[in-house]
Amino acid sequence: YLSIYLHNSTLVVTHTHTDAYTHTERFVSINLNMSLTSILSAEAIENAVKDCQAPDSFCYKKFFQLCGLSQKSPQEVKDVFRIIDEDNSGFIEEAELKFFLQRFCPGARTLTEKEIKSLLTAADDDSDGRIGVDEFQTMVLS
Ligand SMILES: [Ca+2]
Ligand SMILES: [Ca+2]
Repeated sequence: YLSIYLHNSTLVVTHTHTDAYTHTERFVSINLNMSLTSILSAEAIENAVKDCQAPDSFCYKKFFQLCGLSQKSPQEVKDVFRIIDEDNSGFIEEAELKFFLQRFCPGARTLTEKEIKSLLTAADDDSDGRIGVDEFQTMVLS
């Protein structure tokens, strides 16, 4: 049989098959709450993006403060990380950093090479050239 239910904002689909010999269970969960505006206010995001409209004016500390992310819980920061990690690799890579602002606001500009490098350097504690979820939380919440 199939059971589908909503748990918090996660849609859980479980398929269970049972006969005399086998019992199999397939399980899929989809997080429906994957929009930044469900975590941050659209107005705060707009403000933060506007503030760094000029190329090379992006400052991550100011940005996270203006958009309200630095006041959020570690779990919410993690949810934001998962939105920025578009290919679900578990890391934010340089290619994803380029479109960092656009994840917050589709009309925003791309980050410059200089901004990408300085953002990466600020977050990348283990120097593997990408930002893990722990590194992201530390950067946002410190
Ligand atoms: Ca990624
Ligand atoms: Ca890293």
